[in-house]
Formats: sequence, C-alpha cells, structure tokens
Amino acid sequence: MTPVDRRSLSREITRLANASVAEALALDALPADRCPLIGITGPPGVGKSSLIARLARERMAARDSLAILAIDPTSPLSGGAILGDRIRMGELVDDRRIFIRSLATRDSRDGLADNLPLIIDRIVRAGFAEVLLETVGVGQVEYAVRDMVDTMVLVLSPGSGDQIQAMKSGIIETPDIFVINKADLPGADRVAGEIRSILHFRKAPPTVWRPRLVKVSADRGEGLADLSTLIDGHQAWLVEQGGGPTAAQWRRQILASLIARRAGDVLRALPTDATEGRLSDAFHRAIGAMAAKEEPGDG
Ligand SMILES: Nc1nc2c(ncn2[C@@H]2O[C@H](COP(=O)(O)OP(=O)(O)OP(=O)(O)O)[C@@H](O)[C@H]2O)c(=O)[nH]1
Ligand SMILES: [Mg+2]
Repeated sequence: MTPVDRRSLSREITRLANASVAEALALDALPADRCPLIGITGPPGVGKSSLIARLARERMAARDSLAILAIDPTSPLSGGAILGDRIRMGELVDDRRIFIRSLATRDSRDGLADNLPLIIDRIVRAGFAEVLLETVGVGQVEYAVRDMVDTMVLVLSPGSGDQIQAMKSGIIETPDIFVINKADLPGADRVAGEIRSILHFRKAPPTVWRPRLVKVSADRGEGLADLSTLIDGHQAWLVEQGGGPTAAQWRRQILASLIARRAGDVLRALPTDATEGRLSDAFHRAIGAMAAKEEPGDG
C-alpha cells in the first residue's frame, strides 16, 4: 500500500467518531469494498490487547499493512477511554505499516463506538490489507460485532467461568474461533475442556463453519501462529462459501447504523403529543420526522 498520512487519518477518525448523522452524511463518502475484518472480543482483562499485539506481528509476515482499532468502554468515572491498549500495543507503534487507534464507546447503546462502520470504512479506504477490531464484552457487544466482521474470535482465559455459563444457556453466540489465552496459567485446560464439551453438543448442519479452539499465551508468545492459521482457514472457508460480506451487505451495514442513530435522535426529540392517538399514525409521524430532519446546507 502507499504510505498513509497517519496523523490525518487519525484526525478524520476523530471527526467521524464525533460526527452527528448529518455531519457524517455531509462528508459524502463513497463506501469502499471491504478488506478482511477480524473481530477480537471477550471479557475485560482476558488479554485481548496483548494478544492482538502479538497477532499483528504474525499477520504482518504475509501482509504489507494492518490496522488495529480498539474500542474502549468509556469509564463513567474518568469519562475517557482507557489507554491501556496504547501501552500494551506500544511496541507496534513504531512500525509504519501498522496503524493503531483506540476509540471510546461514548453514548452508543450497543457497546461499540458511534459511526463505527463509517470509521472502519475510512480505514479500509486508506488501503490496509486487514483490520483487527478489539471490543470488550460478551453478549450484547458480541451480537453487534458479529454482523460487522468476517471472522469473530472470542478470547477467554482461566477464570472465565461466567462466560462459560452464559454459553451453556445460549446467551453467547458461537464465535468462529475460541481462544483460551493465558494458557501459561493453571486452569486453561479446564476452560478449554468445558468449551469443547459445549461445542460437542451444539448441533449444526455440515455446511456451517465448525468453531475451532486454540490455546495461546500472549505473554509467552505461544500459539499465535496456530491462531493466525485458524484465521486464514476461516477466511479461506468464507471465500469457498462465496465470500465474506459483499460490498452491498457492507453498504447496508453502514446505512443501518446511520438510520438507527437518526431514529434514536428523532425518537428522543419527539414531542409527547406526537406519540398520541393511533399507533399507525404515531409511527408515520415519526418516520416523517426522520425524513424531514434537516441536513447541513439544506437551508
Ligand atoms: N499470565 C498471562 N497474563 C497475560 C497474558 N496475556 C495478557 N496477560 C495479562 O493480562 C492483563 C490484561 O491484558 P490486556 O491485554 O490489557 O487485556 P484486555 O483483554 O485487552 O483488557 P481490556 O481491554 O481492559 O478488556 C495484563 O496484565 C497482561 O499482562 C498471558 O498470556 N498470560
Ligand atoms: Mg484491551
């Protein structure tokens, strides 16, 4: 890829992250075709950032560029993003071929960042060969990420008992790849065994991807090559199945996120009397209000 101006890309991402729907639309971007997007998700502290820092090195053996986007939950106390990711990924910062950025979740309801699909699209248009997306949390966040990424990796570690319970009761959707990180600690085999037994009992038709499991130690740098191979395997399987998300599906994602935000804005501002009367009337009033909302430059 041609070297990107990382400072200006970062500035644009900040602008997008703060943009209202109207401001985002005013940028008049033409969505790009997607490059592979790999989601790395899991509960707080399981070692996602440490893992990504190692994985990035592994991926760069066969690529000329890579972008890492980490979504930090906004701390209600500090009101800012946790900067731990920057620190743990610090060793990568000097590599000009790797772009690292973290974003706060702000008021987005699903635990992701506002305008996330647009931000990813901006990164893709800068020409990166692959994007790694770190998100914190399981359940709600996982569902929101699932639709956005091609390959979903769920990271657990010894002590992720609550998540395993949630999986047993079907709350957690099956990711494409399970990573048991901190395999250097006692208990990793037990977690792996529990996941295997859950997967064993989940019935799925043979055409569906069979989730894989790998034990790694981000600290010791063990298992990262295996994880990278599994990711490649899933990507190859997607291509065999007719590809990951198509350009049209990706555009739909971007549109869906903008429409959902606009709907939220309009509903919050809807006067009480507009909600009264017949439900069908109130519904059409709300839809009308959405369409009528002014764009900048409309007058
Ligand atoms: N023993 C051991 N510790 C690890 C390993 N990987 C990460 N850690 C430690 O786990 C802690 C959390 O690591 P992070 O990489 O920040 O975890 P994270 O999942 O990104 O955390 P959040 O983004 O805050 O959710 C740090 O103290 C790491 O040093 C590992 O393989 N083994
Ligand atoms: Mg992290």
